Order: sequence, then structure tokens, then C-alpha cells
Amino acid sequence: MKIKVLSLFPEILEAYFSASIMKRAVAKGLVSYELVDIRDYAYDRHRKCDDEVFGGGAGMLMKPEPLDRALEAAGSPALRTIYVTPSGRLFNQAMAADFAREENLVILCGRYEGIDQRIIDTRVTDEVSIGDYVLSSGEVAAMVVVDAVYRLIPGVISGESLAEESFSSGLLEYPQYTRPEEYATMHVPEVLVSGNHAAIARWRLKASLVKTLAYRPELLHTIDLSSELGRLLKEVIDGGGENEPRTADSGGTGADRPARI
Ligand code: 6GU
Repeated sequence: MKIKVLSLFPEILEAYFSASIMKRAVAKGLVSYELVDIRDYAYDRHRKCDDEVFGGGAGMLMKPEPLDRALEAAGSPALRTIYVTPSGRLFNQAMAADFAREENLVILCGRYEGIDQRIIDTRVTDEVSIGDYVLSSGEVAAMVVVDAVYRLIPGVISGESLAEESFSSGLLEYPQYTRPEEYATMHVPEVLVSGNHAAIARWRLKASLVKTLAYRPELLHTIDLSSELGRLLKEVIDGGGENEPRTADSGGTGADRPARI
């Protein structure tokens, strides 16, 4: 996949693309990237990219001409063009999977109060918000979108890791433990060291349900209560027996860790 990111501050993104798992994906040839400084497409010698809002109001807007020229050069809107903005559609794993199927992505980072609507109308294919809060920097949101997308490209991360993580199943991930088996008088749940793979799978699924019920109950609304998963959910709601993942208010799911001081 080739990713082009258009920004007034491309240096914010450079470190992200040249480190860690992204660095490896680029080295393997799975991802290539281009960081475009929108200012290089400004018309005047002051390289002005913003202006006041027609109709009044606080703040400055990004002007259409530099954006139009930069996006034209990047191949928009023939290529999928994502504008990251708090007034976009809420980003989620399904959107990430959809974007991951593209050969090319163009991502536009806004600054100031946003961009001229005519650019959205003619060059942008997807307006995406990463959550219900306001960031001062679209670059941070662009990194979030790129990170969620490129790791789904085959070969970047092992398929097994992808299959087990939160959201790929529609549930939050179950709690996990590593050595030592006893730490500061806390024990790893016995079933996880039992070697009984069926029992482990059942415990993990139930623990996922417990955690999802505590933190994100709205994710459970689509579960068919007459299915096997629905039956397990009912067991979780009615309270589990011994060796079962504990409910959020009785400890052990990570959903109830002590408040930080
Ligand atoms: Cl995509 N951009 C900015 N600036 N703030 C946001 C956002 C995006 N998504 C949520 N808040």
C-alpha cells in the first residue's frame, strides 16, 4: 500500500513512519509513504495557506487553492482520500479493514478551524473522526488512522495476533498473564496453567464477555441470546461459579483495577 499524507507539519509524521513496526513494514516493501508539505503548493511567496471564514466566526480556515493543487498532484479523488476531522464519521475497525483493502490512500490533515468545503466536495472521499473529543492537530488523528489500517495489511502482523485482539471478534480482549505464576501474592487464574485448551478457550470467551459487559455493554446488543455465545452471556450476567472469570465488581478482569492516586 502507498500512503500519502498531506500536512502543514509533515515533520510530525516522519518519526512515526521511520520507527518500529511501520519501519519494518516499509523495509519489507509492504508499505511505502510520501509526506507532502501542503505549503509547497501555496501560490504566493508568503506561502499562505489559511484565511478568515466567510460569514464571520473565530479562527482561520485552510484556503482551497493550495489544497486543491496538492490533492490533484496526490491523485485525489481517484484515489481514496481521507480527510481527518472531528466532524467526520466515527472511525472504527470495520472502516480500518475497508481502507486496508486499498492499493493507495491519501490522507489530508487539517489545521486551524478546518478546510474550505469546496475541497471536501470535490477531492475528499471519506471524512473521518477518531473520537468524540477535539484535537488541536489533525496529524495525531492521521497517525491513528494509518496505524489502525496498515497493521491489517497481510504480512505486517501475524494473523493469529490479529484474530485474537479486541474488536476483531466484536468483544474486548480477555485478560492475559505471563510469568511468574504468583506475583505479590496474586495468582494467575488456575485454568490458564491447566493445559486444558477447551477450558482455557471457554474461560477466555467468558472473560471477554465480562469485560465487555463492564466497559462497553453496547457492543453486546447484537449478540443472539439463543446462540452459544448468548448462553454464555446469560451465565455471565447471572454470575459465574468457581474458576470462572470474575465480574467487574469482584475483581480479576482488569475492569476494576484500583483508582490511581
Ligand atoms: Cl480527525 N481531528 C481533530 N483535529 N480532532 C479530532 C479528530 C480529528 N477526531 C476527533 N477529534
